[in-house]
Amino acid sequence: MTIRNPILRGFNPDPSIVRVGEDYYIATSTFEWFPGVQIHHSRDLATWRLVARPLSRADQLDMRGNPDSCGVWAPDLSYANGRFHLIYTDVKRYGRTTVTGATGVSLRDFHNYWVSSERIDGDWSPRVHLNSSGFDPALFHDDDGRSWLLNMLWDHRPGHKRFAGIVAQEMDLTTGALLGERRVIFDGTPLGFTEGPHLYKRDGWYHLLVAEGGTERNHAVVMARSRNLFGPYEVHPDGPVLTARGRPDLPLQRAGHGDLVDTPAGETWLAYLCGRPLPGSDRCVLGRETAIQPMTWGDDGWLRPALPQAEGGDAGADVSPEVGHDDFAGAALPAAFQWLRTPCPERLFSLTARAGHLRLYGRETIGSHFEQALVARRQQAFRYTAETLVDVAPANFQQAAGLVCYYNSSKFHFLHLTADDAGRRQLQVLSVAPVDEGHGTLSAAVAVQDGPIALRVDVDEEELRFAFRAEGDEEWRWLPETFDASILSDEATLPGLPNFTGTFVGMACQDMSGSGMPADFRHFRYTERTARQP
Ligand code: 6LW
Repeated sequence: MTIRNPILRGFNPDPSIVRVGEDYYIATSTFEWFPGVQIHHSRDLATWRLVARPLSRADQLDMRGNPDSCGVWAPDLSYANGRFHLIYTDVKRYGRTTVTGATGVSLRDFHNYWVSSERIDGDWSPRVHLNSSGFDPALFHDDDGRSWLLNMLWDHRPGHKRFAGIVAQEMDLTTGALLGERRVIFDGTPLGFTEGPHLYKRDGWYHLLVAEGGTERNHAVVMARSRNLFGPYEVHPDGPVLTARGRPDLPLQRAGHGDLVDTPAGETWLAYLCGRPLPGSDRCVLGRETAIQPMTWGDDGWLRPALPQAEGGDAGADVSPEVGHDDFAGAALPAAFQWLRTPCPERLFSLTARAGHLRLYGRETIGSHFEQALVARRQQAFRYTAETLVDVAPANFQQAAGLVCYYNSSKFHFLHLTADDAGRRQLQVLSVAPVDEGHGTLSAAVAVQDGPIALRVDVDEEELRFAFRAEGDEEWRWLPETFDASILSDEATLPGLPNFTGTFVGMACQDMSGSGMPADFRHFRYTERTARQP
């Protein structure tokens, strides 16, 4: 079976794939976005549906205070003893690698946790802390019934290799207790940045899959094998199993961080992360995504891609533009939407306070690392239109609500209703770009009448334009400015900071006066396009 387009639409990065019978599941990273982890389901590896966001309670995840692009990194999903097992990292501190570099101290905080559930869409257990020695934890269930926790080892010491190899330690799969000593089983190759370990047993060999080269353009999937779980591991004779390093012509860049799954028919497939830069740019506004492709085992016992990567499907083209039209009629947030960091969303929004509306309560400022009322969904195409209808009555300049294109606290464009010093309502755009160190600009104010206002954004690759109209009006009134959509990308950043989430579009409300101003949103329409609007 070949997949016309290896890109799995709407997926986040760092895929962990598992098959249970005829069912495939992929878990991916969600970083500071809540609920944590997203799990998709398929029965054919081609069509997928979001079926669970498992970390939804405070006894599983609380990311208030987490820096941007920290939070949930690289979950690992496995199945053993009749239960699904999910382990994940909650990254609490990242720091700026340019400050530390190879000679400085690089202090980071990673906590690895375990939850489990009988059903993929069941009620996952409270978390159990496993260790904090590094990120990208993964479980390996050996055929002798023992289970092993792998993760990359972080070495903070000046002059030491920060990515200090892959460690393994036995884990009791009923209590989560770690048994015996942790042992470094693989030091990595000269590509460095050894992370994302997954281990498989096949024909008496332990096959270790890791990500190396760092998640930018040198990223790679690397394999090694050993007759002994603890090594020594012999690295694949061809070098990286899959990579786009040195191949800027490939539609899928940054290929790395993969996981393998076998089909009932004995085929082997690799799910891996990748990035699709904007045409003519090096900027990935869609962040890192997940792709999948068939692999083949050679007579020499080594795994290789079954398709040359350049022919991995027309990866650059969006197979089917998505149209998401959500009214807020139900008591649950539509599945595509998330909020930031907090396990207490009732402080940020309500779907019952006003029938048929999503009510946001103005809390901290947009970009706060604690409680910001921002509900949004991933941008999944280079061209899209999003619109909402908001009913809000700001009393002063400290209150604002509207439509936002958001990457993180240092890069967003926020079209919002606020009030001038005389309390008259007006529309403005607050734009913050990473080069401004987060200070940003405020566009000229446009006076608007009272009552519900429709807000709209059209994004066409690097161009972003806002419009508005009063409820019932036909004509959109376009603001004169064209904003830069390409700053909402992994690559537009101050040096040394993590940029892992991709771009979101949604609704936000802030109230610096502290009165929790309500803003009622009647619907949110996200329509992808393959061409510019006429
Ligand atoms: C993830 C690591 C990586 O934990 O990026 O590209 C980190 N690889 O394996 C966050 O996605």
